[in-house]
Amino acid sequence: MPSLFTKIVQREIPADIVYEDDDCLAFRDIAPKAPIHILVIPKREIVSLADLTEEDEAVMGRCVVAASKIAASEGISEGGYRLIVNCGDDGGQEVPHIHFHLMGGRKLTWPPG
Ligand code: DGP
Repeated sequence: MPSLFTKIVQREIPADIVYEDDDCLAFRDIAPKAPIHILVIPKREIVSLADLTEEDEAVMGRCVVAASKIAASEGISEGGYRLIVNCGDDGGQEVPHIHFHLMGGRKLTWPPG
């Protein structure tokens, strides 16, 4: 059964896509918690940080670099932003397809709840 985010990759579910390359996709979060709230995902289905192996190093690195480029194109590089990965129940992960939350456009508080 494909994950929700795989269905977005496959265009079975619509999303506001802001970036795509061979390995990564980025789209706006459906319930934004900041003026800019974009999810950056590997197209390949990896469940969570807890499932990463050495094979995933390249694609995860590409996603981070993509997030940096997207932040620049969204105009939040100068002001600053946050890149977050929730992992598992205690980490608040709801969608079992690893994703980076790119959040910015306002002063973010620390620590997260
Ligand atoms: P997390 O709790 O870390 O698993 O974050 C999942 C995020 O995914 C959450 O901020 C809301 C977002 N989300 C859930 N369903 C959809 C969807 O169908 N489309 C989009 N664009 N975002 C979604």
